[in-house]
Parts: sequence; structure tokens; C-alpha cells
Amino acid sequence: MAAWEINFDGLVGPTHNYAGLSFGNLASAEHRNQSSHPRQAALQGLKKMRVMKKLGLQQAVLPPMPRPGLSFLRGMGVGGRTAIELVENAWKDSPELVANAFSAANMWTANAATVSPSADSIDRRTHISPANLASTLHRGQEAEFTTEILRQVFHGDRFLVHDPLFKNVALTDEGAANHTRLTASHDQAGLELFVYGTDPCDPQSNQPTHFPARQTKLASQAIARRHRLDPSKTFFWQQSPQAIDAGVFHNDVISVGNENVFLCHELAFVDQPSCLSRLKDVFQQTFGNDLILVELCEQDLPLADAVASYLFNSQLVTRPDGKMTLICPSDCEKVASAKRAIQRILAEPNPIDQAIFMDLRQSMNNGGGPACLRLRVVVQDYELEQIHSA
Ligand code: SUG
Repeated sequence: MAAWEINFDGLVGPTHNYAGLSFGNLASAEHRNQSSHPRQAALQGLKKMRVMKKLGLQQAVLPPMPRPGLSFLRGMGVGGRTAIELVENAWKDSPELVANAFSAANMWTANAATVSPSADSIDRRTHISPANLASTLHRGQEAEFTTEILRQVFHGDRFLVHDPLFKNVALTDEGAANHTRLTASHDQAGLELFVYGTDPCDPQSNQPTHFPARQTKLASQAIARRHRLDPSKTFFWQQSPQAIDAGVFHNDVISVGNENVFLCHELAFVDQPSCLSRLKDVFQQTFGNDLILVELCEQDLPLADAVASYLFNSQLVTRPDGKMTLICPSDCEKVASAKRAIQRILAEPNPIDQAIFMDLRQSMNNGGGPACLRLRVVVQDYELEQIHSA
């Protein structure tokens, strides 16, 4: 039995722009109202996909969504018979609505859905939960179309594409950006780690004070339940409020995992030492091998540098020769501490022996690095025929 990880990247659409819509995402705020270059953005994304193919990996692409979001504008009460009328009327009344309707944020497919491969679920189906993205106005309009696309791509009965969780402040869900799967190898059942920013059932708990937490514990738990995961192999960790306040709006800005390697910052999670120690124990008991943990400390890579370089938003992938490559944003070469950290990771005894730096400036300006641009789906060879061939 063979299994592959397929990366489904988003393709940047022609309305790619910098409207500063994501409070708590430092890059989005910093580049607000600057000029964007959609063609360059698309070419940068395609180049990354080509690099992945060259490494011998499985690469797929999801289409951009129809934009501007006319049904969004109509839903906001804007009148007009044609697209142009709708946009003109919205612009006169509330330019913010136009910014939201033009958002091309669906390029970040790490937020499209959470995926649990069939090996992990009790009913042996691949479960896919499209994210409701209800924490931001511009992204909330993605869920419906994402669900439609995913149902067309994963059309067979071996896949179950759920409805998004209903949109409610207690159930905000941002998809795979807050989910990591660890396993001895892709074809085996994995441990699934869900990371949430806030727990609506415990409003007194430690919360960020500057920026919003986007993922709730209730949402993560509901997804794990729907995906029929084994509770003894499922973890729910709270993201550290300090990290969120430093600009870590999604967990994939502060940690990344692939097979038996987990790379994270020491200030990523609440109660981190005990969380990691339990994870290591369960990994060892499940697979009979050690989890390789690469934990970078504040002294070596300050949180601010982690956010500026997006080191943890690198893609960590297993090549056909069994070794691993980090696909890093080229910003990592410019931030000295991040560059040193990567050199150290490459020199240490772990499977990561290659780093490739990619210029993704157009996406990075909105807070989207290499890992944001892809949705990982692990499929067994016999499941491939149920994925849309185009
Ligand atoms: O949701 N930026 C996206 C970036 C998503 C990054 N994805 C992951 N970390 N997986 C967001 O904040 C900016 C849009 C604007 O400002 O115009 C934006 O939506």
C-alpha cells in the first residue's frame, strides 16, 4: 500500500490586492493600500508549484474563485443589475464592501479546509471539513464556493466533504492552518494536532490582548468528532496568547510538522513543555520510534523575527528519497536569526537536509507564505481514482 501527500495550491486571481483587511496579520496591515501585482503573484505561486514537481512531489492546483463576490454585495443589500452597477453602487455607499468583495484571499488554501486522511478515521474515509472562515468578513465569503470545489475534486465515496461548521463566534474555523498531522510515514495512521486560540466555554482563560484569536476550541473539537478520529491520538492545544499578540494569527506561522518531524518555536503553545512531552510519549508508543522535535528558542529566533521571516510557514516535505526539504520564503535569507536557525536545522541530525528559498513577495505582503498557499491531502494509491483528474 502506497500513500502520497498531494499539495493543492491556490492560484492567485486577478483581483489580488492589499486592502489591510486582516486585523492581527501584521503584513496585511503594513502593506495596506500599496499597489499589488496579480500577474506576478500568480507567477510566483506557479514557480513554487514547479519546484515541488521537480522535487518529485505530487502537486495539484485549485482554481481561483469568481471575484468580485457579487452575491456577497447583494447579500449586503447593494442594488444593481450588472456587475458594474453593483460595484459602483457599493463604492458610493461603502468602499469597504468593495475591498471585501474583491478579496483574492482564497489563494491561501491552507485555510480552505481541514483534512483527515482515511488512515486516521474510524470509518476509513478521508474527511474534509471546509473552513467557515467566519472571523473575517472578506474570508467568510469563501466557504460556500470552497465546499463546491472540494466536492467536485474529491467526488468519490471514499471522500466525505462535510458542510462548513455553521457561522457563529463560538465556532470560527480557519482550516488546516491550525492543524498538523504527525506519523511515522504518510501511509500509516497519524496523530492529529488541533491548535485553537480561544475556548468559548472558558472565557476567563488566558486570552490575547491586542489581536483576535481566530480558531475556537469548540470548532476544532467538532471537526475531530466529525472526522471520526481516535481520541487517544487527537490533541487540542491552545496557541500562546503572547504569540497571537506578536502577529501569529494562525498556528502555521509558528510551527510546522511533516511525518515524524515537528518544528516549532518555544513560545507557540500554552503549557508547551507538558504538551510536547505527551506528544512525544504517544508518538513513541504508537510508532515505536521517536518524534524528531526541533524547538527553536526565543534567544535564537525572537518571536518578532519568526513572524518577519515566516520561517515556520515553510513547507516541510518528504522527497522520494525519504529525506526532507524546507521550502522557505526568501525573507528567511534576509532575517539573520532565521538564516542562522535554518543553517542549524540543516546541520543537526534530523531528516531535513535541504532548504529552498522562494520569492513569494506578492503573497507574503498579505501574510501568506509557502505553507499558506497549499492544502495537504494524504491519499492512498487506491483513492486517487476518486480525485478529479483535471
Ligand atoms: O487570512 N491575509 C490572509 C493570510 C492567510 C495566511 N494563511 C495561513 N497562515 N495559513 C489572512 O489573514 C489579507 C487580505 C488583505 O489585507 O487584503 C489576508 O486575508
